[in-house]
Amino acid sequence: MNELPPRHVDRIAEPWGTRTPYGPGTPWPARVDSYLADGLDEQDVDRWVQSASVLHSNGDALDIAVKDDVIVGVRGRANDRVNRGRLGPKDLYGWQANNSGDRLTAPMIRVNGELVETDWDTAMNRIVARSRELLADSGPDALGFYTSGQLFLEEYYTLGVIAHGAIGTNNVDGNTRLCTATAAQALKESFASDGQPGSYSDVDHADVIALYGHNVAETQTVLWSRILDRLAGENPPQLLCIDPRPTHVARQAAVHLAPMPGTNVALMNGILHEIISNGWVAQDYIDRHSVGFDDLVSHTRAYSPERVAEICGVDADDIRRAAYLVGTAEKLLSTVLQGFYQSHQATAAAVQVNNIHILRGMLGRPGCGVLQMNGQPSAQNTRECGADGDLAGFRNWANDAHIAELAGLWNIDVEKMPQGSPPTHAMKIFDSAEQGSIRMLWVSATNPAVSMPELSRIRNILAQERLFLVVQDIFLTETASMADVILPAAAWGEKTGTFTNADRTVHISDKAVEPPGEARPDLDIFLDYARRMNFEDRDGQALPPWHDAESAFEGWKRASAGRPCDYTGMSYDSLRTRGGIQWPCSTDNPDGTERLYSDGSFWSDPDYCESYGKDLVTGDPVEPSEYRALNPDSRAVVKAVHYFPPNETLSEAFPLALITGRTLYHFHTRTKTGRAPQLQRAAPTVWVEISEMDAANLGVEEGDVVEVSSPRSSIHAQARISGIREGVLFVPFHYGYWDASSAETHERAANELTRTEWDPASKQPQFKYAAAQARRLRAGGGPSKAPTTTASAPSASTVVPTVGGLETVERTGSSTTS
Ligand SMILES: Nc1nc2c(c(=O)[nH]1)N[C@H]1C(S)=C(S)[C@@H](COP(=O)(O)OP(=O)(O)OC[C@H]3O[C@@H](n4cnc5c(=O)[nH]c(N)nc54)[C@H](O)[C@@H]3O)O[C@H]1N2
Ligand SMILES: Nc1nc2c(c(=O)[nH]1)N[C@H]1C(S)=C(S)[C@@H](COP(=O)(O)OP(=O)(O)OC[C@H]3O[C@@H](n4cnc5c(=O)[nH]c(N)nc54)[C@H](O)[C@@H]3O)O[C@H]1N2
Ligand SMILES: [Mo]
Repeated sequence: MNELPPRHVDRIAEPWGTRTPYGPGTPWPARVDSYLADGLDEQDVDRWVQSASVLHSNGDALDIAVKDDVIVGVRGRANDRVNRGRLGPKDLYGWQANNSGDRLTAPMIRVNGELVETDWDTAMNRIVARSRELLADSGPDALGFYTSGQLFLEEYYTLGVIAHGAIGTNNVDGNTRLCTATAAQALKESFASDGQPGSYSDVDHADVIALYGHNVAETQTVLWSRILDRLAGENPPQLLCIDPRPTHVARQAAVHLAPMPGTNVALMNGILHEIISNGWVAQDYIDRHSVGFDDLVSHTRAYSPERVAEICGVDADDIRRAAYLVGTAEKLLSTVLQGFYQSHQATAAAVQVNNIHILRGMLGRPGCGVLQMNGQPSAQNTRECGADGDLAGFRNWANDAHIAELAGLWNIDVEKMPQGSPPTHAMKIFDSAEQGSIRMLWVSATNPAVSMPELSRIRNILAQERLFLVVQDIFLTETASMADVILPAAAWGEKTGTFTNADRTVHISDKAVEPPGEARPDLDIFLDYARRMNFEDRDGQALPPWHDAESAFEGWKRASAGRPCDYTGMSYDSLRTRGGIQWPCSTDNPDGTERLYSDGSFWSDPDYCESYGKDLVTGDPVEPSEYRALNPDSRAVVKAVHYFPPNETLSEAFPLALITGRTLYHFHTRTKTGRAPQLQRAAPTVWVEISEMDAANLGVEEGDVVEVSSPRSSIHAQARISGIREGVLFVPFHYGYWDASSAETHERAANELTRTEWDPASKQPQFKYAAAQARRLRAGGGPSKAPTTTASAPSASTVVPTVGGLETVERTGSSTTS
């Protein structure tokens, strides 16, 4: 790269860095971001090791800097299609958690109620003994596995083979249930298969970008930088934002709708009503490529802008403006995330976004795409590999031939596969543990004691004497502290594997340094369990047969062959030399596939498809024969649904709608970002966002300590008076109780307040709606410590801005090929 002089930038104060404007149809310029600890220079670095970021789903490619066998920093990869060198604040600073002095370094077991360190043999033999006992006494369904969206593909596929193939239990799911179950389900409903139709490069072409319940500015900062660079360039796109908070997306939007939480379906039906009645539809595309349109026409007829305005608490003319934007766009890109996915009609709402694209024929062309977003770095792989209960390779549980194919591939009798029942979703797994039918629960790379809804219930379930709890983590989390056995895992940077981002781009992440103490890669732990359990195939060969990451990847390639998520054209070598590659990628197209469905045909043939879909209201599966009759010719399916209100109604006692979510500087339960000083300082403790009007009514001032209550529990948080919609409270869910230095400890986790309720189709819990009340307790001794740089920006101008220091280096080229 022909470089301009490097700039030092405060990426806490300026999370998106410096603009590199560009116009439609031109390449996004490169900008290489780097941060090295302790004032080190690049020439001090011993080696750079290829990887990508793991603190969101964007898949930003980076190199890990190593000095004296310790990770000392990161630098973006200029030639990767995803980020062109850019990194976000969590990418830049989050790696420091790897070096934290409180990593788990030895297995632990519970002895007389206390956790004590032990060796691997003792810990694993306990797990094996309990597994054998339960299998003999109660059968496979006594075992449950609750995994993550943060491991590597190879690890999930191994776990999937163990659970589905070797043990034969259907009690396997990921925290992806809390996260992207609705993304997967919405794609299965509309296209009969998982797989993002669109691509990040659609940002380079779109004239309208619509974001539905997606705070991309904070949750995929590099993708937002790409959008900001388009906004700063020639012929910028117009944005539509649907979010009850004044996010940075909302502030840049041509149209911002701030609906009452829980009303997305009404709003979408209103927008579709306008699109249809104005004739902004591609009738020819609809006729040739879809089924179900007439049903949508009749369903949406009753949703006039006036009626919808009343339900959602927005302006009818704003609904018309929103519909005009997406209805007349020439190249429409839409993204959807948790503001839609974590609600009571989640799949129903997300499917309406797909419907807009089908109606307008906006699929498979540059600038025309849907991204039913993922959140976690490897959530896509949890789904592909079957570690969320799906059948590996997007095979169909309702299609016996697909199950038989997989049994053949694994060389096991088909009777060994779980029979007759749908996969047990995570909420049901916890339910079964509560009822006592699941007696061993193996939790890997997730922290349910903070991230699941209604925490008092979750704690009670995990603490049961009769439940044997195994926790595999890199830190002693809230969940780990309740375990019977703790297995110390190697973290990102300490193990090799691959993972796939939200636009189907696969990256390799190579091992840069050794894990601390006796910590071991998750893959090795799962394989060790399989060997100790003597899992075998029909010919007495070890199951799974592979022994390391690359051989697991090769095994996965065979399972993916001919399926939508085809990896057969990739290898560890090609991922190292080319950087990110998008699936499907077979030997015929080694460069991968930028957009799906460009020829207007879908993976929805009844014999090929992943799913026959569900009833969006009841969640009942569509019968195979019904599906065959509905969609015999590989078309897209337009699904219509009526709005109904959430079942926890606001009342005099609980008059406010509570929503929960994220801030830019933290990742989930903060096990990593809470240990990165720059990030922790930027958002040190919990707050509650409240509108000026509600604050005035409640006599609350900026920084006052407020008790936030729901019918389940209450927490304490400092008030941040912001531009949030009236009648709505927002609490970030990042703050558990592990850092004893905090005065608030047990009274600050948002999930103390949330509900044990889920979307009927995707089974994703409703983190974005609960009835709540707020009450002033006392003055807080100053403003809330919520960031000023994000959606939590204060209404008052007197709050000191959030800053970091000039630690990050940005290099922007005048010529940008690297
Ligand atoms: N900084 C940061 N980035 C992350 C993560 C993180 O923890 N921190 N986590 C990653 C993961 S796993 C995920 S899943 C993604 C999540 O990424 P996002 O979905 O973008 O993040 P959230 O904050 O959960 O929710 C997005 C928005 O939904 C809005 N919302 C709430 N209720 C409603 C509603 O009823 N209707 C509508 N239309 N909007 C509503 C909220 O105001 C919020 O701004 O982020 C990923 N990236
Ligand atoms: N109220 C509310 N609750 C929510 C949400 C919300 O918006 N609101 N969002 C939901 C969503 S979208 C998500 S994704 C979940 C996230 O919820 P969790 O998955 O519980 O959150 P994390 O803190 O990411 O937990 C990951 C764990 O894995 C560990 N870990 C990291 N790397 C490795 C590794 O390589 N190996 C192993 N074995 N362990 C590792 C970390 O230390 C950490 O303990 O939260 C959900 N909960
Ligand atoms: Mo997530």
